[in-house]
Amino acid sequence: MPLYLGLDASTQGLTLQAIDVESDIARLVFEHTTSFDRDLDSYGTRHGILVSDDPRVAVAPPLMWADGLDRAMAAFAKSRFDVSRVAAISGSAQQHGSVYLNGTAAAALEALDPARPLVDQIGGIFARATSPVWLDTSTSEECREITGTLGGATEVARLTGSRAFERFTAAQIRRFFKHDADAYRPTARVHLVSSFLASLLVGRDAPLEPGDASGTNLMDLARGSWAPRALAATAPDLAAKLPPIVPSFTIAGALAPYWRARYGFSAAQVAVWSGDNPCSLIGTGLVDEGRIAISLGTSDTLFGLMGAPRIDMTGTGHVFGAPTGAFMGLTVFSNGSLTRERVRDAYGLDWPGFSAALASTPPGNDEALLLPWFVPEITPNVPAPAVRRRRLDAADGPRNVRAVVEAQMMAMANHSTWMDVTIHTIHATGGASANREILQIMADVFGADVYQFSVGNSACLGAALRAWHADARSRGREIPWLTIVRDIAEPTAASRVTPVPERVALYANLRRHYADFERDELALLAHAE
Ligand code: ADP
Ligand code: XUL
Repeated sequence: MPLYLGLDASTQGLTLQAIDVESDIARLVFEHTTSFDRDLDSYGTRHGILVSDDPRVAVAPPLMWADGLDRAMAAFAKSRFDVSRVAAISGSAQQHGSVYLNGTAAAALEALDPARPLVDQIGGIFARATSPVWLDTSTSEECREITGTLGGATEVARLTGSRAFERFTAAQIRRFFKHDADAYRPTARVHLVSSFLASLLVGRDAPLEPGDASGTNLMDLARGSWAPRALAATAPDLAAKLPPIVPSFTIAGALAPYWRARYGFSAAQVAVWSGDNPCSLIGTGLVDEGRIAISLGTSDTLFGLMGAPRIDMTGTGHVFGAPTGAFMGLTVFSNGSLTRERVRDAYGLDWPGFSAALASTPPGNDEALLLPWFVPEITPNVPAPAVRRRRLDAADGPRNVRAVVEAQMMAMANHSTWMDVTIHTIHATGGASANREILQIMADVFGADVYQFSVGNSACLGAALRAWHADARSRGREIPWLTIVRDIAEPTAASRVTPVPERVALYANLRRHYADFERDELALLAHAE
């Protein structure tokens, strides 16, 4: 039976998963993670990032990612598995980060010597020693410039799927060009993290696919190709420096001789890599419209598949390409778990106490409302903390607990209507998805079934499943995505939380009051600026 590998280069580490596929059922059989800080400490990162004097700057050494890749493959080769059974490999990478290669890269990748570690051979291929990553916020000026040239934020979003964001690659490339033109000019290739690592696997330049390319502000979202206007607004000669964009199921090539001779792999097919969010879409089983995932982690995020490239005109949501060839919407809320914790702690509660407070207060909270902006909020854009209460006594613990959770759920429901998807099922993930009282409010506010979905590393799993899909397709077999994700990326029926019809009606009404409250307060905040 064939094995498929998924690799995930996330911010803090590099994970490899292997799945075994028998009779079209995938099973996870191996997982290994290299932590950048702990296992590759010579690179000196903290949480995968190099410490910088300027808090807005976030960069990482691309050589460290390559090292992580080499170690992941070595670890798998040492496992009990026969590595020659690996039929195909794909990957997932943190989105937006960019890797700058010089003119010697192509020859160096082709001539990798299996007798020596990868990193000893590629130190000279970089036109820039460090790579800006998604945590970088140093490019506000470049965002303004690009937005101005392209005719406004709405136009940028209409063209590329997102308005200009600091972390997106266009602004980062522009900043590099402006501050170090002498290094930008001879740059032969600007890769994303995903296509850089795929290039190492195939031993030559690998292409990008629409999922990760839509995190650049440079791709024409509807067409799935580079947008000449956006390239021109960013930096000179950029078209020649970017890899081509190909469909997400494309085989970039066979595993290079380095990996075969060094670790015993066969000439496995390498499918193009994608970004972590598009890969997570597959790894959480969201392969048809109407099902979304809500991750209740440090921040709360909501994402799901969309059949058409609809845009969030308010400028907070993102649209990326989906590995299925459709699209995905993604909206991030910064007041997530830490805000729930803050309210919990303010009233001296633990999680059972927090749940008891939810159970002891009525759904709808007798129309008490809270705007939960304890830290600056991304959605909607609230630049400084601003907690507001209506018909709510700040001293009333249980009601404040209910108010914060209801506010978060109503905000998520209201700020996802732009996706124009009728949501019938929610896969709830992240730390707070353990809390069924929170999930009941989610079910009632969205009027949808909620399932607890425990994902290990959904991006990595999504990459492995994409490798299987691409491999089968290259052999003339188009396996439906619902078959690909069956069982392995499906929630268990027993975890279901169902909505209560009377409450769904109550929240439909309360959501309008919440939207009015939010709009009024945003207007006051804008006025006060
Ligand atoms: P990250 O985004 O860092 O991966 P996690 O998905 O691991 O975060 O979520 C961690 C958060 O889960 C913690 O900050 C905590 O607030 C929250 N959490 C854990 N258990 C519960 C619970 N029973 N109820 C609500 N929140 C919880
Ligand atoms: C998405 C984003 C992050 C990164 C790293 O826009 O910035 O999710 O992909 O995980």
